[in-house]
Parts: sequence; C-alpha cells; structure tokens
Amino acid sequence: MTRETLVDTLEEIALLLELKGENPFKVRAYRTGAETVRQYPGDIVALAREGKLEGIKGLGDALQQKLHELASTGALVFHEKLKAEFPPGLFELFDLQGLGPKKIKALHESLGVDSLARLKELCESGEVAKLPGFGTKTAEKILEAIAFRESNAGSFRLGDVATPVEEILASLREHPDCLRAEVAGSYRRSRETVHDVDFLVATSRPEAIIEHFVSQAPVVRVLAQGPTKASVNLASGLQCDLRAVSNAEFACALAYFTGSKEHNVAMRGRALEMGYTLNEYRLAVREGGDAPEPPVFESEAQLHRFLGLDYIAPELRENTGEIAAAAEGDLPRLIELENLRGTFHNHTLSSDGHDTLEAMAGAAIKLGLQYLGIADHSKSSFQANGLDEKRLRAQIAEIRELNRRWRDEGVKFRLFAGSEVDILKDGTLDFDDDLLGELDYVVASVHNSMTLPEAAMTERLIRAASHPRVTMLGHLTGRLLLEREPYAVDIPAVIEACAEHGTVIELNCNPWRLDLDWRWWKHAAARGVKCSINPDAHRTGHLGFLAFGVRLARKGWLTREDVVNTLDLASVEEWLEVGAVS
Ligand code: DGT
Ligand code: CA
Ligand code: ZN
Repeated sequence: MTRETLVDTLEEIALLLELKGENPFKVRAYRTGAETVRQYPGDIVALAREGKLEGIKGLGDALQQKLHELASTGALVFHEKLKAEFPPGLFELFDLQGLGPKKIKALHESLGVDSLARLKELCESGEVAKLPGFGTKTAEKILEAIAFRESNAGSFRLGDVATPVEEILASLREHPDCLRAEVAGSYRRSRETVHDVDFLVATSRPEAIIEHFVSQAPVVRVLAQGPTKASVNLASGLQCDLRAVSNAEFACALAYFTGSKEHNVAMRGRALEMGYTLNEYRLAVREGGDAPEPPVFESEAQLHRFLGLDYIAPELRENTGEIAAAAEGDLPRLIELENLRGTFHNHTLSSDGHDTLEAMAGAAIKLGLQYLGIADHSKSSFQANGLDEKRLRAQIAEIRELNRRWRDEGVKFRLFAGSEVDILKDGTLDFDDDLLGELDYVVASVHNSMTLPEAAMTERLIRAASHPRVTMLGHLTGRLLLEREPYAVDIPAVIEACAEHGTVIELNCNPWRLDLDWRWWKHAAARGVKCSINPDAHRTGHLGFLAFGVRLARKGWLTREDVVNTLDLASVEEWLEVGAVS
C-alpha cells in the first residue's frame, strides 16, 4: 500500500459520488481527505494501517475508518461497491490527461459516455465540441490525450518491470540445469520503456527450464509453452518470453535477441562484407565463400572481436554510430554505478519527502556515498509543501550542524544544503539572490505553467540556466513516462545556454521521469555540458533509483568524466566553492 493508492482511491470515490449526484459536502470531504493524505508530512500509510489517524485535520471519522480498512486489508468494500454501480469503461476516462471530474461528469450525463472508444467517436463526430463548456479546442485536446494513451498501450516503464524481471532471472540462474541466463531485448538495452521482456537461457535440458519458467511466482498466465520456448503474462499484463538454446549458441543468440533490430541489421551487413552470415544461432561462412571457419563464440565480446569490433555494451546497440566507433576503437568508456560518489537532488520531510535529513544521510552512507545534496521544494510549490525563506534557513542551519557533528565523530560524509527552486513563469527564481547565495548549490526546476508555447518555455529555461546561482537544471522537460508529454521546449537551445554558463543538466533517475532523455546526452556532452545523476529521492529507498540513472547515462554514451557526481567529496567542495566543513 502506498500513499498514492490512498490518495487515488479517495479521489476516485469523490468523483463517483459526484457522478451519482451525492451531497456536495460529502464529495468535498473526500477531496479534502485526498489532499490531506497527499500532503501529510509523516508516514501516513503506517498511521492508517495502525488506525492512528485521530486528530489529523482534514480527516473525519468516516474517512479515518476507510483509510484504516484500505491500508490494513489492501481494499475498501465501500469503494468496490461504488465502482460496481458504474460501467467499467468509464474508468478509462479517469486518468486521461486534462480531463477533470467536472468534464467527466458532463460527458457521462449529457452524452452517456461510458468508455474511451465512445468518447473518441463523439469527439470525432463533433458532439463533444457542442457541449456547453467544451468547444472545438477541448475536443481536440481530448483526442490528443486519447492518441497519446493509445500510443503507450502495451508499454511498461523500465523501473516498474525491473523487480519481477530480476527475480525471475535470479530464479532461472538457480536452476541446476541452467548453464547461463540473461535478459535480452529492450530491457537489456535499458530502454526507458519496454513492450515485453526476453529471457534467454543456455541449457541441455530445455523442458526442465521451460517448466521452471512458467511456474515462477510472478507468472499469472501461460500464453504458450513449447519444447524450447514459452510466453507468460505477469499480473501487470507484462509479457515475458523465454527461449532456451544450447551453450554453444548462447553468445550469438544473446547478441541477436538483445537487438536492437536496426543494430542487428547493421551487424549482419558487416558480417556479410566479411564473408559470413549471422543469424540468431551462429555466425557461418557464406555459402560458396572461402572465409576462414569461425570458432564457437564463448561470449558476445568474442563475436564482436571476430568482426573487428571493440565490445559494444548493450545500452549502445541502437545503430546510432556504435558500430563505426567500435571499428575505430572510439567507443566511450561508459560510466558505472560504482563510479558515483554522491548525488544532488533529494527531498526530506520538510517538503514532500518521507524521511528526515539524518535518515536520508544514513541511507546514503550505507550505499557508500560520500555526500548527499538536499534539495527540498521552494515556496511556490505549495502543493509539495515547499519551504519558505525561514524554513529553508532553518534547514541550512540544521545541515551545517549535522556536518559538524559528523566531522567531530570522524564520519567522512557531508550533506550539501541546496534547494529545488521553482523556475517561475518568466524564468526568474522563487528565492532572491541573497538566500540562493547562502546555499551550497541550487537545482532549478519547472513545476507549474507547463503549457507555455515553445518559445516562451525555451526563454524561461534559458533565463534560469543563465542565472549565476543556478548549479543545475532539474528534470528539464517535465515528462512523466506513459503519463505526460514533455513540455514544448527547444532542447538544443537550452543545452547551448548551459554550455555557455557552465550549468549542469540533471539526469533525473526517478523511473517515471528519466529526464533529460538519453537521446540528448551524447550531444550535450559534446557541447561540454556536465550531467548530474539524481534520484529525486522522496524516501530513503529511492536512492536505489541511481541504478536506473546510470543505465540511462550509459545509454547516452556518458563517461565518468561527464558526470559531476562521480567527483569525490573534496573535488565537489572545490567545484561548489564551499570550503571544508567549519
Ligand atoms: P520491445 O518492443 O520493447 O520488446 O523491444 P525489443 O527490442 O525487446 O524487441 P522484441 O522483443 O520484438 O525482439 C527482441 C530482439 O530480437 C530485438 O531487439 C532484435 C531481435 N529481433 C526481433 N525481430 C527481429 C527481426 O525481424 N530482425 C532482426 N534483425 N532482429 C529481430
Ligand atoms: Ca522485448
Ligand atoms: Zn521537481
């Protein structure tokens, strides 16, 4: 059970009650409740589970009980019954971008809309535009939102699939008949979203491995099961395929099923030029050719070498120049998770995080990091409980105090006092220069007015990037994977401004963001812009997001030298011009 589930459930109840025409006060009570849960500074899920919500302003008795039931049992009877009163298709409208409760109510009541498909028809036929309060523009927006949704159908965020995928992989590797196992496909290439997951196992007893695969705990349905192949569904709807090959075939099969398709085509072309055919099982001498017989490849690296290439890491296999670079010995030495020494964009209880400064520091120390940057929200982000000047100054003092304590205790760790400062609509910042000057560093991010025209948004971000106190730009495009499009912005122009002013760009590694997108990093690095791999952690466990950030940074061809948080503590103190702890 997560806070998000509690909030979403209360909001959905409010909407359903509203559709039923229930008393507005009752509806409002659920909305207020949802807002209260969203913003509560403590561990509201634990309090709800333990039935300890009494006295929290904004949560009446009835809501407290419902939250307790939901958090302790995982479901709410009241909610289930209410949902059953409506056509299931109606719920498809609920997370359509830009469609709030009022509009859903109007569509349902005036036009009887009860599914996404029906809504699409009525938008296309012009009926929706005719509704009071809608108009052509709104109808077009709705169609765009539906199209965005359809284009994302069947996609899953890398971060959402990672846990079950790694569990299944580990379990396959434990099987006595498994000689080698890997995940191939888009997952191995670290795409930010994947359609399905491709497992590959080397074995001499494929039936045993297939049987083991289809009986994995996360599997809810077996779609197909043959002697060397199987396909299953996980509860999320994610399809996982497994293919069993012989140990001798494994290297070529892994290369083939890792893809990408475009990379494979180019590799096959290269093999052909050298007199070989390359398929999913082997490299072979071309029919009638006289090229020397190739060996059985033990590894992909050996295959690559045979083709006159340096080893190409899976993340790079998108046919964007990696083969030419490998032939020239020009591939970058990619960054690794172990290279990180700290990280900069993290939240605490003071804004919308869940843990204290000390807890966040403790988690960072446990990961072997030497420093952690705190960047809670600024005052304009009131929905995230942003800090005003007074609270921020108090936090800075608290951080300085903790740092002195660690120094005295001989703990080699430091918190940096920063802020995730809102970039206001005109590109100015949420705090004045004096306060920004008291901070060790500044992350500047957009959290409102996200629908500005491209030129205005670009100017806004360039203005922020050019501010002398701004250390880095946070989540530059604001995208939420599969949920919200990036805002309209001229990214190369913003990269140029960052290059000119020495402003770092964040690679936000929250799996919903992974922003700035990997496709831009090769260019940014070539322009001399540095990257900061930041988890945007809202609780201690989120520091684990760093692993996704590193995967995407590798995909963007970045090296250790391109990433500022590979610097050790002393180098960061020098870079930020903050001096040692005093
Ligand atoms: P996705 O859509 O997220 O599942 O992406 P992939 O890359 O995992 O694609 P998938 O699962 O269809 O296939 C896995 C790999 O198998 C793919 O990256 C390359 C290889 N492959 C599949 N079909 C073809 C093909 O028609 N030609 C070539 N050369 N390779 C293919
Ligand atoms: Ca796949
Ligand atoms: Zn943010």
